[in-house]
Amino acid sequence: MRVLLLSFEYLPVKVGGLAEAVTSIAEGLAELGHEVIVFTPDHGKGLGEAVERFKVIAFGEEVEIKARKREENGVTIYSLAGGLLSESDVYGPSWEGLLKKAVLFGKASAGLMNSLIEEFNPDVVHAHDWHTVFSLGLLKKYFGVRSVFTVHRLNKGKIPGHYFHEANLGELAPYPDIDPEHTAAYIADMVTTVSRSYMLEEWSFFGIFEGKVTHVFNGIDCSFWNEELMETANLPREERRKLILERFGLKDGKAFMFIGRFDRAQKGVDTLLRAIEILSTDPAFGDMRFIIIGKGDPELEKWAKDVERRFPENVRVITELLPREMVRELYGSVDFVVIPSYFEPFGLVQLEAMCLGAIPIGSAVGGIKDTIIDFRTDPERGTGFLVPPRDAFALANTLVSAKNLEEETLRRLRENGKKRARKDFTWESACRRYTSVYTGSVDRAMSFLR
Ligand code: NHF
Repeated sequence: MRVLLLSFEYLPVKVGGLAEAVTSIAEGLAELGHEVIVFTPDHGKGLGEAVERFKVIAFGEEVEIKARKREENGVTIYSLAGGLLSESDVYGPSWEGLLKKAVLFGKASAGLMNSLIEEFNPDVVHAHDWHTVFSLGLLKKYFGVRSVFTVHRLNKGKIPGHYFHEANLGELAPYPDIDPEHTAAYIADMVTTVSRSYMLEEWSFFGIFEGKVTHVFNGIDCSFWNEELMETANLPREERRKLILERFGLKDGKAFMFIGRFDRAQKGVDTLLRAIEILSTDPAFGDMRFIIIGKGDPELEKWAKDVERRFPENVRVITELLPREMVRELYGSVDFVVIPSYFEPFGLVQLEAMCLGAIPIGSAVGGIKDTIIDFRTDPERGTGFLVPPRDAFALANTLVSAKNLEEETLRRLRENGKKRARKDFTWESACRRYTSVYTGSVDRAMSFLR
């Protein structure tokens, strides 16, 4: 099939998990033999060779659009430059700037398709997240292509309807304020999201589109997240742990790690800090070590640093971005990785950890719930632990139970996790399922089916 992907992020442009996901989908589809083209804003990167130039009228001005083309791993990427599309802040500048950028991306996508249509007439347009709504709308309006809209994370925002009028899509904006995710899902032939549990948790949104909704799990590429590539690959795991803890000035003990944004809305570092405070009076705390990596909300950084100051023998907080190779050393050396998110459409950390034999302890939400098999409910197949979100006491209890597991059980959990990450969550199976979504031969979510 000929597939056109639309996305605001495509590697090397990366803000969050979207870039990895869309790039892996594009390359995976190409590997299955599909012809894959990507349209993405240039974001000031200037990647590839300028192949097309044309002008569009947007917000009362003529903007000169330059389309740059490059080939990477079997995928053809067109990055669209000019006006706000060359702005380096991917989701900016400012909210209004982002909306204007999204409209300009829509018009530029339609203009580019107009030049390419004779040589590349897509069978399907696959749009990712709401920023591509104008692009999806215009491609559908002018070229009538079958379309798929994938939600990587709901934003639940509203935008003034006049942006749709400015995009020449006034017919999609009968109200003053429009939810662009709703509009994209409404016009698409199929709507997908990245895990089954996230779809069910957000059924108040996805249920509106029942009949054309399904999930496609993301994958994980364990080729980088691989123990054999570690500096300490030849050492037994306990030795690696000793070394890594020493590097952070800690004595040996059971090692737990958190990595992620410090925010109050999603990643749950506040619940972990609270759980550590609860644990600090428990005798088990003596041989527990916590490595907490991330940055963001200054108040949470302050709280984390305060916890480190109060428990210097147990806690280290790193508020700088670590190189991926260093993160790999950590995953391959610690015993457990804690993912206390409040929601997670799919989530990568638990699977990166599993690739490297760190046992995940995660909230029972979204993709975390779908990827971790709880040891307490399935001791044979278990890969980690699931805990209710926002419950610091439950988390503290689980951290202690995990710490007390016998070596033999830990070994089985690690092996199960490695197998599950490598076999059950490959990008190849994700791309096979997307192919079925494109042709319509895929199971749908049905609210009456149990
Ligand atoms: O993994 C890619 C990513 C997800 O859970 C993640 C998220 C954004 O929040 O699909 O998108």
